[in-house]
Amino acid sequence: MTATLKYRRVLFVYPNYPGNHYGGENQFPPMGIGYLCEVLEGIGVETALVDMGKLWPLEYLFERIAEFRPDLVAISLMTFRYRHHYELIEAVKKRFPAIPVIGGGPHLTAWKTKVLEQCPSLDFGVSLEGEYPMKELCQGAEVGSIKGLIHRRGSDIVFNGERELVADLDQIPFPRYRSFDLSRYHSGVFLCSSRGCPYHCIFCQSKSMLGRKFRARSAGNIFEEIAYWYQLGYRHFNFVDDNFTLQKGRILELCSLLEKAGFDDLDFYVSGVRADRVDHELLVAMKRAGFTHLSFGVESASDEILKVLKKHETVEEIEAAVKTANELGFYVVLYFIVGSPHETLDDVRKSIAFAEKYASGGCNFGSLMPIPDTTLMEWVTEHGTLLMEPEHYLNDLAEYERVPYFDGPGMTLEEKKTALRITQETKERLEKRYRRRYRLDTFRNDLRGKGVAKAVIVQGVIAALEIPLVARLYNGRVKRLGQAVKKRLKL
Ligand code: B12
Ligand code: SF4
Repeated sequence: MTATLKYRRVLFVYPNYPGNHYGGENQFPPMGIGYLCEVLEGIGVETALVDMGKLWPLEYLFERIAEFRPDLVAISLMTFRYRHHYELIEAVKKRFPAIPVIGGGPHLTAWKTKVLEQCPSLDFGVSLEGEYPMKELCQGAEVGSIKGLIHRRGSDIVFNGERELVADLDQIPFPRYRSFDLSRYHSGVFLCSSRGCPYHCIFCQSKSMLGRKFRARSAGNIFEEIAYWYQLGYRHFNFVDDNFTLQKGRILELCSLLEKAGFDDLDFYVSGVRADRVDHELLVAMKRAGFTHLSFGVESASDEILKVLKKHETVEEIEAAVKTANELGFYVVLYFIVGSPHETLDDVRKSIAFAEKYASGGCNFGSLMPIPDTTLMEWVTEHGTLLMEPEHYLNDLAEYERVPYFDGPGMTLEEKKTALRITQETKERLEKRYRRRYRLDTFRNDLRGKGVAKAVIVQGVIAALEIPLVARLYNGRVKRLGQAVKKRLKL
């Protein structure tokens, strides 16, 4: 099988995103690359990863390339910091001119041929899902025939057209990260149980992620992935879907499979829940199955602003869902946006009051940033209200930088700054409240399940990690040791 391959050794690169909301260093392995490796390994391709989010110097990447001798370098790109990614690609090409470089991920999906125009060292690009284009490329298919692929023909840049989205996600193997050094990451697992989002919120680049069409894995298929990690000792899982509960029946079935399996100590976080897609029955089932943290995108506690954002939800619906989730004992994490068109300081105060009442798991207030290919970007461009060039904030600021990106209508600039300040204070206050409760709950549970000694050790470790100096060390070298100890003691 390997003999027929055009590319036998692929080295993946994941860029660094300093200033990201995870404190600068990547805590979880890049899942998109995990999916690609799984498919490629299935046809006999050898894979390797250099995650620059582990703060490796460029020299380390060069050493790994020289050592692994890939015949294709593949890099995953978000639009954030794209100029820095291009510099990285140029540097690789300069050092290893004979190795072709392919890019994929949200940035290629959003800008397609423009990326190859802006970055002459990129030989290929892939729009949308990468599994099948990568597989066909490595198998030596004629480049003009691979749907989803962008390539160079002489001085032209050719896009072969969008490939149909994978309809049956159960056909794609889940990532096992066999060529990754998992000991360098958090001891939890990211899971993606569905792809795509059918909504049209004006600020969101959903069409430039994995498509508008919602496609879901079956409950049995997700369960298999959880069971695989469970038998390896993993207990903490985080679903990163945009719309985890869009199909209620699927999640009820998953909860029932989990309950039947009788797994101990499971702890599930869900990053993307729409309040109008959960009800009491579903939340009860999720609680019993081991879900503990639910994140809701509230955006605003004002109906007028939700309409502006085209969120297609009402404050009443959102409140009903987060109230029930709190009553059932979930840690409820709420995400808000500050600075929407027409938002006033009073609207912001309503969002703060809402957070105070329901954000038992903490909250975040992001300054609304117009990103390319969104209705919001068209709107600010049309109205000429941008306060700085997108080029600047997309490359040199983090997504959660606390500055206004465009002017009015709604608040004056001064009011926007006040809004950003008071929401940040709220976030910090509620984060502390959450930590206190979390620590107490963990202590109580550990006392019940693991006994006094383990409960005290866990609390000692958590408390120590919150001392700033220790936290810094923990983020680096000491972290792996800590995780090994935790695994060994089954803490
Ligand atoms: C999970 C997630 C994270 C996780 C990363 C987890 C991980 N380690 O994998 C965390 C929370 C750390 C994160 C952080 C950030 N994220 Co994020 N994240 C997501 C989320 C919700 C899901 C991504 C995912 O795993 N999808 C499932 C996999 C299967 O899809 P995928 O990664 O897109 O990969 C597929 C294709 O894109 C393609 N592909 C990907 N890479 C490559 C490479 C090659 C060579 C090829 C051929 C194909 C290819 O093939 C893959 C398989 O089909 C998306 C939203 C979304 N729905 O996509 C946002 C999203 C990707 N994040 C985004 C952003 C902006 C960030 C941050 C920069 C925010 C910040 N300022 O802090 C940081 C970056 C920090 C970092 N270290 O990565 C944006 C990117 C927008 C853009 N156009 O650039 C998105 C789209 C959210 C949004 N709507 O704004 N994120
Ligand atoms: S914000 Fe959420 S619901 Fe709205 S389009 Fe984006 S992913 Fe979909």
